[in-house]
Amino acid sequence: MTKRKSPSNGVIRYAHAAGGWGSLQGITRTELSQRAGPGALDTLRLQNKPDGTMCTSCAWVKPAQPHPFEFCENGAKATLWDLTTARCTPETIADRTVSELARLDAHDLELLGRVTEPLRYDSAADRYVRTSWSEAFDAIAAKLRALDPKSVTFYASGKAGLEASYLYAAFARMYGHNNLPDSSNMCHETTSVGLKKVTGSSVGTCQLDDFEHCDAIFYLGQNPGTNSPRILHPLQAAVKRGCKIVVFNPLKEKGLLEFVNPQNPLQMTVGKPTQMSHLYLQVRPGGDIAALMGVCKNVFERDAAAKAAGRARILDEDFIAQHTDGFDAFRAKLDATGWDELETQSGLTRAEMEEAGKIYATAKNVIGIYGMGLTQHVHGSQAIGLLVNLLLIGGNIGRQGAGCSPIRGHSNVQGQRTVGITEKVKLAPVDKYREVLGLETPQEDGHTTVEFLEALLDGSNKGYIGLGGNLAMAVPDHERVHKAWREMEMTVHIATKLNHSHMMPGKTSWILPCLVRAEEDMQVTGNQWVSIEDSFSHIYGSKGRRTPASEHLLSETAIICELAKATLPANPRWTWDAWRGDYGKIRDLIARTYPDEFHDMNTRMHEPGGFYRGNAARERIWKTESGKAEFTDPDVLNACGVTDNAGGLHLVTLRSNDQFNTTIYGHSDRLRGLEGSRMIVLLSPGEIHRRGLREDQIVSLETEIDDGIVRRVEGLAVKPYDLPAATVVGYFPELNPLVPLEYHDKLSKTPASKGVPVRLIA
Ligand SMILES: Nc1nc2c(c(=O)[nH]1)N[C@H]1C(S)=C(S)[C@@H](COP(=O)(O)OP(=O)(O)OC[C@H]3O[C@@H](n4cnc5c(=O)[nH]c(N)nc54)[C@H](O)[C@@H]3O)O[C@H]1N2
Ligand SMILES: Nc1nc2c(c(=O)[nH]1)N[C@H]1C(S)=C(S)[C@@H](COP(=O)(O)OP(=O)(O)OC[C@H]3O[C@@H](n4cnc5c(=O)[nH]c(N)nc54)[C@H](O)[C@@H]3O)O[C@H]1N2
Ligand SMILES: [Mo]
Repeated sequence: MTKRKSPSNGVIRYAHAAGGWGSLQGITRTELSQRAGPGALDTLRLQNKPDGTMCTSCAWVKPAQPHPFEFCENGAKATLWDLTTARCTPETIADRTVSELARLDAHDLELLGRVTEPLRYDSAADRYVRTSWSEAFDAIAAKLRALDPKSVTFYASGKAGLEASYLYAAFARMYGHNNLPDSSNMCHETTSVGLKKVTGSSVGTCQLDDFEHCDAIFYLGQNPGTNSPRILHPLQAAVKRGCKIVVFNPLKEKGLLEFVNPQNPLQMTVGKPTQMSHLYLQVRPGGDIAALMGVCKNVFERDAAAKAAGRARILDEDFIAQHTDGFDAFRAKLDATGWDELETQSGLTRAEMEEAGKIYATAKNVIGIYGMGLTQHVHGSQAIGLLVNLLLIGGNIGRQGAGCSPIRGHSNVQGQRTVGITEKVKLAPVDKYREVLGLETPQEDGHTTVEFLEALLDGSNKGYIGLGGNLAMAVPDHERVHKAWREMEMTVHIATKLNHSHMMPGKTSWILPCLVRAEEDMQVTGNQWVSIEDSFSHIYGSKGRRTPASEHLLSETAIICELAKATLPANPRWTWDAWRGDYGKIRDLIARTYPDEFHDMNTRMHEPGGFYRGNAARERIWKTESGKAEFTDPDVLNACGVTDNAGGLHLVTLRSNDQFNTTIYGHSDRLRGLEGSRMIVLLSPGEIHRRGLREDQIVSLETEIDDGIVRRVEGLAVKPYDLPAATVVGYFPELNPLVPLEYHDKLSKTPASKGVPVRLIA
């Protein structure tokens, strides 16, 4: 891998574009290290295509007309990682205690391979030992019946398909709780609540063809080169048409700088990379609220000048009058806020914000895109609100080539919410449950992730079932949480490989190994389809064809059916065996529960490009409190919860190019030119100099929240990186111990994994 030192500032950089040959090398390395089984390449050939398996990595669209290979480097890694030939049998871990396994790092733990049989925790021996499915189901069911349902939490990490997810949510309510946090509660819950508040829609309003008609894209806080690489194709096509991309991000992310299309043989051999962004604005952490206000302020100034000169207006006054609420308050706030304040709070210069304003003003159609850089902040909801403000002033929601497009994380995380995995009673299909299943939904709202952790800490949460995921590692405040985690009466994990959450067993604990999406899911009526929903609200069928990693594995759907059957009283309408035998019957339930969106699901999910379940805001129907799209009048100018800490630094935790959340494929953050270690902290050369530090010096970070709790991570090597002042960057989940549980988005309780106030100790 080529790294070079840029002579100007000593910052290590990756000399190549995103995509290109580097991405293919990345794929081969994983394949070799994981020894993927026979047929893995066949799965890749059909990946994300009609009749194939839908990728388990990100939630980007599966186009109706796919490329010859419709997968990216990281999608291929995810598939090959799932289809490894390594096996973690009961014998593999027979002579290792859980305490010993817990000392392996995340990478080595998963390298043990696919779990092949159900495992029971033997607390006397501190080991996981072989068990049978019937013993596991009976014992878990007995424990669930003994516990108060309100003291049990059912978590879901966004991979399981719509069928398993629908039944999981229904099972929770039949059993007696709404404690259904999802990985979304650490991710895009800010969108589910914040975007819904202002547009009435909890999901994005764009469709793929909008990218063929937009003139500008405002791209905030999302790293496409690593986390959703296939989006680079429509972005590249848009840029080649003349569309201008304006990026707001503290880091210069490679995928937003330049891109070589690995699908294009000419560009791969002789072509020049495409320059992706027209303007790259390195905001300070949380700086987006002020930055977007600055852009709006400039657009207003340009509009006033246009009006005075009798030229075409920039503001869409008709749209504002007809479709929005709160414009005057926002305008008054802008008038009352000076450029000095906006510069300080955004970390940008007035000239930079004005340049972005010019691009907005000259574009007919504008799309806003965002990711975790907006959602994972204490005032993340307001940052989303400001992006929507910018779109609204030009009427840029609800017409072709325009809209708001959050980029979702897990491949089916949006879908899990759609089919009932939600802790909020008002979002559950209460009447339809009664009609279709004869089910009375419990009245009390359940736990978000943060509320689950609070209940753990106060001892009131006693049971946990995880449908995938690695929750104990994905959450904030590791030290406090991990102590409490082991006090639970029962922990159950439906999982594919071992992870550190499994190494924190409760008093009784079980690991229930399941199929991955690429594997054949054989039930009495044959190999089953599952379905998923992407970031654009399209629903697709997905079929696995690989031989399962072990003959003992069950599908997620089968595990849920068996657990529910063992736990709940018999009910003639709860036909677990029939549902398990034919997932088409579960889809019929989904269609009856959500008839407007999911009618004829069994046939429509096979349409190329999936079926679209629609979006009211896209039609300019605003399901908000006021019945209109709502302008946000921000009460802060920076999205960080604390801005004036003495240590003066704000920490951003993020993903490398060699991980999927807590699954660590390797130690190469290729696109950032960082290799070999994850225990690093990035600082600007100026900041390193100011603090008298040197490259590779080992330092600690300590959180600066005044709550009497010491949160510290030691052993971090300093690396120079092109960053705004006062910004430190490191990896998730290694730095999660620094994020306080109480530091979360005000509206949605999404943990604020970005913008944590810290001090650096040399
Ligand atoms: N290969 C791979 N793909 C993935 C994942 C993975 O781990 N690996 N994870 C999946 C999941 S669950 C999710 S949610 C998505 C996550 O995808 P992203 O949303 O890209 O998440 P992060 O890696 O956290 O990167 C956040 C980006 O926001 C920037 N940022 C940080 N703070 C701020 C800020 O205050 N303002 C602005 N404007 N920018 C900021 C960071 O520099 C970074 O570029 O990816 C999904 N896809
Ligand atoms: N500091 C910090 N913390 C963060 C974030 C951040 O940016 N910074 N990001 C947050 C975000 S956006 C998210 S989404 C969460 C992610 O949190 P989670 O979704 O809980 O975590 P993952 O790492 O995706 O879960 C990986 C585990 O899932 C299991 N698994 C893998 N594939 C399958 C499958 O097909 N079926 C089943 N049943 N199990 C499977 C494996 O055992 C694997 O070890 O983390 C959050 N935490
Ligand atoms: Mo996520």
